[in-house]
Amino acid sequence: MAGNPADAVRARLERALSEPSLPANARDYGANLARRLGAPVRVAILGLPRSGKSQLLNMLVGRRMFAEGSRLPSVEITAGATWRTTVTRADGTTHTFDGLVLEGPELARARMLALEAPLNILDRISLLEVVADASVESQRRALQLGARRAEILVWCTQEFSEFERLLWRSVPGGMKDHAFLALTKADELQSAGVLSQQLASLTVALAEEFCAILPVATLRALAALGDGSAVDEAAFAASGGRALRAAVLKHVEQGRRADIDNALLFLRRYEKATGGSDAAAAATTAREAGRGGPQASSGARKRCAAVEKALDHLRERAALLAQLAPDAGRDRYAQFLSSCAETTERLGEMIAAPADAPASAALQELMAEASEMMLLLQVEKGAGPAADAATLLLQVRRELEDALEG
Ligand SMILES: Nc1nc2c(ncn2[C@@H]2O[C@H](COP(=O)(O)OP(=O)(O)O)[C@@H](O)[C@H]2O)c(=O)[nH]1
Ligand SMILES: [Mg+2]
Repeated sequence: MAGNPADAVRARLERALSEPSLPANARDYGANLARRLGAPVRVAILGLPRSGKSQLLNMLVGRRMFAEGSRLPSVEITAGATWRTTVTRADGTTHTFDGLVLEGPELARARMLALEAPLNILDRISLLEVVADASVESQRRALQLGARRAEILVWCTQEFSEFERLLWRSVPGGMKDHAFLALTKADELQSAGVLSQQLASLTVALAEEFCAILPVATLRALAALGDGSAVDEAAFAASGGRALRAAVLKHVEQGRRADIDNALLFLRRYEKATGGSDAAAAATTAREAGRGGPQASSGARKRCAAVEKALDHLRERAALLAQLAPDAGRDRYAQFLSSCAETTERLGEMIAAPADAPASAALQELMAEASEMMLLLQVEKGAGPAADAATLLLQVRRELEDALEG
């Protein structure tokens, strides 16, 4: 995939990381960014037993790996040069086999399966089906695992019952922006005559809980995909499979763009800073952040005083934050994270200020979510969350600029 922007930025990052003058902590931070840019985005598939997770996983990778009705433990699937299956047993031992091994004595007491497969889509995403029984505790644990191990969640259900609503409350707010609801077995809902009603009411009720709700007749989608040699595109689209896959992949691309922003922030500081003094680098960053792209020049823009002020504030803070982030030692990550949280909080207040024309409800909502996410990142601490916090601020900035552009 030479020539894609993530690879280009990663190459620049690697170069910056090889500079001997790069401070040790900046190296940790930058290495973490490079890893993120190099790795596929992790997608977790969750839901109650028999909700259609395994078949959906089949559909997303475009292969019938799991037979209908197969009962397997949690499965992770990542890119590999050849098919391999690693079984983790109940006693913690792991055993790797060539090929796809989904039945037989090899699976005795299997607690988890890790598949490697030479499938193109796995360059972009890896998948994890989290299997748990139907109890609240098991499902909560499954959700926690999913939120920890993946950047995107897909919840499979036919109804999203009260029970599921309750479970879903344990998902961190920030994660809900990266969650999809797959209304599985849509063919069954359709023949019961409840599909459109179900879809409409869930879409209204769950607008805040998922970034999209998508019906999918998974088995039909799989039939349309066939063995991959002659896809029935019309049938694939009609099954909802295409829209679901496209929505997930689009989200992956957006996340990738945010990671690139994040890496560019790091490079702005370090490509120029290596060899120069910290003060010089800080000045450079401050100038960059203060320069403020299109918002300074475009005249034909809807005025929104609150948003403009917020952007000014963000630009000011960005300079300080960029200076703080890459140098951060363990302790200073905490400081960086609390500064990010504080900034986000302040921005939220500013755009809601009743004295000026306050920003739209949607923007206020978004800021509230960003604040919530920042708090979570603060609790997590460390280089990864610091990187996420910086990305989040850049996304906030983008949203504010978009709001100004109307
Ligand atoms: N009619 C219909 N049945 C489905 C669909 N998707 C899954 N199923 C069936 O529902 C059952 C459970 O599916 P599975 O993917 O194994 O669920 P999991 O336990 O959540 O992994 C299996 O018997 C599937 O064949 C679908 O789109 N339509
Ligand atoms: Mg399953």
